[in-house]
Amino acid sequence: MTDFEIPESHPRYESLLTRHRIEEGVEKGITSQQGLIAQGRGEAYDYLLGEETIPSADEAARVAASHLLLADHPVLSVNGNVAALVPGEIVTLAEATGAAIEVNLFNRTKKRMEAIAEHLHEHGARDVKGLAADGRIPGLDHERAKVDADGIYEADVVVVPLEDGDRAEALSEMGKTEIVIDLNPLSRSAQTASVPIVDNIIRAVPNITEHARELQDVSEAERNAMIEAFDPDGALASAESQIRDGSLE
Ligand code: PTJ
Repeated sequence: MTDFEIPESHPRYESLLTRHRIEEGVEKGITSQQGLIAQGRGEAYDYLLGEETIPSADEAARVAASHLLLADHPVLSVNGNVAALVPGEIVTLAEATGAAIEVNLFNRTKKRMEAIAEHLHEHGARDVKGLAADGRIPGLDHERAKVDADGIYEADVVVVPLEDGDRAEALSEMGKTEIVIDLNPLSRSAQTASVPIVDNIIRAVPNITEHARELQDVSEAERNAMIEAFDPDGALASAESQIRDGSLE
C-alpha cells in the first residue's frame, strides 16, 4: 500500500492513484475543477496507449533530459494538475537537472498560486518561482502570460506539462526550446513542442530524471547529437499510430 488504500497489484492501480491525487488536489485548493476534466481526457488517451511508456516517448524523455542538462536556464512549469500528480517527482527532476520550478496557472488566483507553492515546499522544493509575476509572455492576453522575469521569461528550455495550446505557441515564438508532456499527440501544445513526450506525467517525469542521471557522464557532443537526431513529428506520428491501431488487451 502507498498513500491510499488500493493495493499496488490492482490492475487499475496507477489510474486509481492518479484519480485519488487529482481529487485530493481539488480538495486542497491546488487543482482547478477544470483540472478534473483535463485528467479525464488524458486518461482516455492513456488507456488507448496501453497505459505504458511507448518507445518513442522514452526516446523523447531522453532527449528532454539532454536539453535540460545542456540548458543555461531551464525551468519546469507547474500547474494545478502537475502539482497534485507529481509534486515530489518535479522537485527531484529539478534537482537532477539544475532546473528552476515556476508555478504558472490558467485559472490564476493568488490563493491557488500560494497553495501550490506551499505544496511544492512541503515536497522539498527550496525556491518556487511564479509569484513575482514581473514578466509577460508577448501575444497572450490571459493569466498564463504572467511569468517571473528571472524564471520562464528568461528561460532557454521550458518543460510545459498538461498545457493549453496558446501559451505553448507563444513560448515557442519567443524562441524557447519547449518540452511538452501531453497524452494527446494531436493537441496544439504537443504539435508546437521541440520535444513532445506523449506519456502520462506520472510516468514521464521520473523517466526524464532517470535519463538525466544516466546522461550525467555523457559528453556534450553526444547529448547534442541525440538532440539533432530527434524527430518530433516522428514521435507524434508513432504515438498517434499506437492510439489508432494499437491492440487493447
Ligand atoms: O491549473 P490550471 O489553472 O493552470 O489549469 C490546468 C488545466 C489542465 C485545467 C488547463 O491547462 C487545461 O484546461 O488544459 P487542457 O486544455 O485540458 O489540456 C490538458 C492536456 O493535458 C490534454 O491534452 C490532456 O490530454 C493532457 N493530460 C491530461 N492528464 C494528463 C495529460 N497528459 C499527461 N499526463 C496526464 N496525467
